Amino acid sequence: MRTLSNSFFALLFASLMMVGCGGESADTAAADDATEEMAADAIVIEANDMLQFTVTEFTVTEGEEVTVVLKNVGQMAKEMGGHNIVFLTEGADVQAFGVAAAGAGETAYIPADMADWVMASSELLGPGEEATVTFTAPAAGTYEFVCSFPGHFGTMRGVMTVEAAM
Ligand SMILES: [Cu+2]
Repeated sequence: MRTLSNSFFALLFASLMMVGCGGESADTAAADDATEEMAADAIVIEANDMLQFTVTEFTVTEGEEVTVVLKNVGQMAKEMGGHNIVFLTEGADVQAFGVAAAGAGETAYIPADMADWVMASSELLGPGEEATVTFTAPAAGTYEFVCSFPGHFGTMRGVMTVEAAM
């Protein structure tokens, strides 16, 4: 029975894919493969030695696939001043998160007991490194993002606005 239903879903999926190729969902399928296409739509944010994000606000639409590319353009060694980007949930206490993060070196400066507040995050980047973060834009609202390296969240923070889908 289980095998039967598995093949049923495999067939269903295959036919959906074929339908998709002729229609609008072809974009989604192509985007998964084509890195270039994704990069074109990505929000590129640089993190620098001045403890700044070059983009501190951007707007997306509810349900949209969001791709953020974080580039560390600084020179500071990762251990001394690496950068990451952490997108927090709407109710998150940014101040409390930032303070706790400073003591969470063992978990890449993301406090394990505050994981519920983390919607998406990148790894910690050293000089010249970059990371891509992808997630689905949540319900309409405003969401803060920070670099959680110790001492950085005071200046390295921004707001993502999510607009309701039409
Ligand atoms: Cu930083």
